[in-house]
Amino acid sequence: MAGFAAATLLLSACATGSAERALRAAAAPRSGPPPASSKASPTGPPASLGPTVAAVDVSNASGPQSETSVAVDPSNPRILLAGSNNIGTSTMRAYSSVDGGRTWTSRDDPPPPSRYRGYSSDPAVGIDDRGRQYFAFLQIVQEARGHLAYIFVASRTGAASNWTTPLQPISPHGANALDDKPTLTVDVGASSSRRGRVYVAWSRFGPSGKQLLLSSSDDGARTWSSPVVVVAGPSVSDASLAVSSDGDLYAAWLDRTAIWVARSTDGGRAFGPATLADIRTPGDLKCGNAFAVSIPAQPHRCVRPVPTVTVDRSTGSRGGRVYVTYANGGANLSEDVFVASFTRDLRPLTGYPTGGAAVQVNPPDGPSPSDQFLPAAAVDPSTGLLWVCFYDTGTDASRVTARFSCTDSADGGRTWAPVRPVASVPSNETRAGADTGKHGNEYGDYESVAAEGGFAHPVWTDGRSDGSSPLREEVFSATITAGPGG
Ligand SMILES: [Ca+2]
Ligand SMILES: [Ca+2]
Repeated sequence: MAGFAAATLLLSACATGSAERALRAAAAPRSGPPPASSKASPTGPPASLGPTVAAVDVSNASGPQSETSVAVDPSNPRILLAGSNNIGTSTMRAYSSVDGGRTWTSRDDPPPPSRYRGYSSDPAVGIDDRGRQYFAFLQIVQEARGHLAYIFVASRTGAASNWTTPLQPISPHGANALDDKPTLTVDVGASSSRRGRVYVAWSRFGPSGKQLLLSSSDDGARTWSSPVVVVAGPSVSDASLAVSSDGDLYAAWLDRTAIWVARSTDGGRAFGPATLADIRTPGDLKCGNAFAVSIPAQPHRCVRPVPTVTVDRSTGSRGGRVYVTYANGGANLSEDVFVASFTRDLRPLTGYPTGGAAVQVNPPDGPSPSDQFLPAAAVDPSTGLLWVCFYDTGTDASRVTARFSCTDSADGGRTWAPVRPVASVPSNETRAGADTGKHGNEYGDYESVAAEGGFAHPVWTDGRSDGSSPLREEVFSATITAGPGG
């Protein structure tokens, strides 16, 4: 949940004109090729190893936006949906592209729930195999005794349609509970008997302590199942979900000591035993709750490992493989990014659970420590290529500025292509007041990447405009192809 008070309403109404026109004419073929580019084709190697679409300003909205989520339409890789916080306003911000990430519309969407006035946070988006789009968010309602928080899931039939936000949250509760941080995934498995099912998991603080809850919908987010408890514990958080091609559901999460993953083979009614992905570095007392780590690039809000679970839905030799990517303290005590891989039934293949060393995604830092943090991951279902993107302080000896960067692995996470910046310039989120709401909440808690058809679409919080433009903090994206060796 964003740690800010509802502030001045900063209405923003900027949409890219060319993207608007493209959206109105959204008649892209369902099986059409990925984005046209002079430098890349879906069947041949790219002429350039740089971004196929260089860093694009997606949000074009006044005030700060942060914390991103992105999804690609499984039936049409030209169609992308992304979302972010929209700090200081009463709504989220939704971004739509129908040309593979070259142009985007940007709107104050989905509409806030009419009976739960307040402000929104924590986006999580998805698209099903019929093109229906989903946007989960946290709705915070200020009341005299404090605030309440509920999970809502808005939906629309496609990129050209309006969003509908239901009247009720997916799991109504009383004043003795507080929901936080939803994550969303859709079963688009080619051989799944539950294809089309939408899953949402989130944290709830309530009379039973803290729990990760899971609910699902089989009717396009109109009705939701009663939530089941995936795991309970005093510090469980940061859930991530993924579904295999045959409909197995995986959940990863964090607690105070470790990163975990579990599988459900019955559509989310029950989960098998929690499987360890790694022990986490202890938190930092500077962060208030010893649950996160303060780094020079994000000193106040701090960073957590933000695990992502992904499943290879390709028909390749690693189809069904499960990956958990996360940040953790490295050998020099800076942040690094790691991966553990598992068979479909969660037997460990690589990484810490095998009894060996954790597999590091970013190369060793060299003589000067640098931080790699807030990682996101995706497996391209057309190739089985594993993508991981994260902020990297790179060569900044002060470890203050960072560029969102990506790498990819073609061998199941054993070896990685060189880390390539996708942000064309570094961001600095340590300005005075950077965590006060006026400038945002530093980078926030998470970023995102989606991959399909040979292209990856990282979407991140970018601070380049803050201090020089009323746009302040922005959301950016790029479209890239595999790196050398990836
Ligand atoms: Ca490092
Ligand atoms: Ca902005």
